[in-house]
Amino acid sequence: MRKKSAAQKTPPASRPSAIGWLIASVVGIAGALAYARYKPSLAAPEAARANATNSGAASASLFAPTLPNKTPAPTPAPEGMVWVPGGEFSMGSDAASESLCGLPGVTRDALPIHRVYVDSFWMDATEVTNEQFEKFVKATGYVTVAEQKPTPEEFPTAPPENLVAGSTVFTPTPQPVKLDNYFQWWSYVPDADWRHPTGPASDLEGREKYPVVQVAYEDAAAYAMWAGKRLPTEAEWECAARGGVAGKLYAWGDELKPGGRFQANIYEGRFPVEGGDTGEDGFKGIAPVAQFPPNPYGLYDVAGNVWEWVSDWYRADTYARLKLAGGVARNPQGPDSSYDPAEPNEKKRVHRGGSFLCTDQYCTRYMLGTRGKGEVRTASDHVGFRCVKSH
Ligand SMILES: [Ca+2]
Repeated sequence: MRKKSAAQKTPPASRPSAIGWLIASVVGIAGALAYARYKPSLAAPEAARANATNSGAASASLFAPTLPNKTPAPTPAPEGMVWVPGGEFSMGSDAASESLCGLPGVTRDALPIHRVYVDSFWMDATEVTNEQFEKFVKATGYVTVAEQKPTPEEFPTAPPENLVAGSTVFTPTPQPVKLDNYFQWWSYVPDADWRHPTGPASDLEGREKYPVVQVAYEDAAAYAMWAGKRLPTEAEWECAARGGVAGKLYAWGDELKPGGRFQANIYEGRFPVEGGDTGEDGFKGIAPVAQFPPNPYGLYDVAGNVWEWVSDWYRADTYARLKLAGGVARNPQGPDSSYDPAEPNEKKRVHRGGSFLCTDQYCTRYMLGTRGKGEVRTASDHVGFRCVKSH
């Protein structure tokens, strides 16, 4: 069973507000989803990158070649894991212009491009699946955050009737809406949890190979520890996702649809309207793992499907600090604490990879090098994780 620490019961500074438990929870999602204001001028990612380049903000030349470590993989590989040689690479995204995902300043968190070195490691080829997570729960009796009834200690201003276990679920809107308020398409759903990803009427029947979702950061970390693994650092995650190739826009190259074929499960169609997801990439909503070709290291779904928790605290200025420090950042572990200017009182860890809800209309953070973030106790139906292992 998970041991609740005193710290976990201490409410974040922003939570004992008059808006109550439900709203407080959803506010936490703001960061979890890394979404913000919509700008009508939002362009396709290629155009965004061109704009960033034209404005002098960045250029592809800032990416120096990747220098993978030469050490061969020890054998045999742990089951389900692939070798990531690590090495030195350029980290960040020059596509993170102001036109992506809104808030001025905040979306430049993937700049500047800076040089990083990471040791080699093993990484799960896919996101952790429901059947894998079930083994962990059966073996340990672990109870996830979403399954726990919120306590008055954690949410002292919430009406008692609102203190019900549950989690946040993407809820398409009946009609098209302005993309300026995510409250319109995210709901707190009682009894939504990893076994019931979109609420009590949903289950995992036939979804054994889907990535587990509705897991908060501590749930992911607990699984990793049980499995004898750990969550990747943000630098390890990006090194792995880039697959040894420098400065590409996507995990598969610079073209969104090479040969007219989608390479990841994202969202096509009118967002976030009921029935708006056309599933042109083959999937409406979440998909089983490994439905698209892997990257050069053999990693599946490093773009799209579900966001992935990594171990670093989120700060918008992490990269600026590393760049200022100069040289090559060696095995960076992230900052000592969290700070998101958009929600300064929320404690957030980094999310990577984007999800099945990423769309060119709104948020294109399935692109390599871009960053997401999530309040650590907030789960949702488009955030999961994968693990790594040192050797
Ligand atoms: Ca899709």
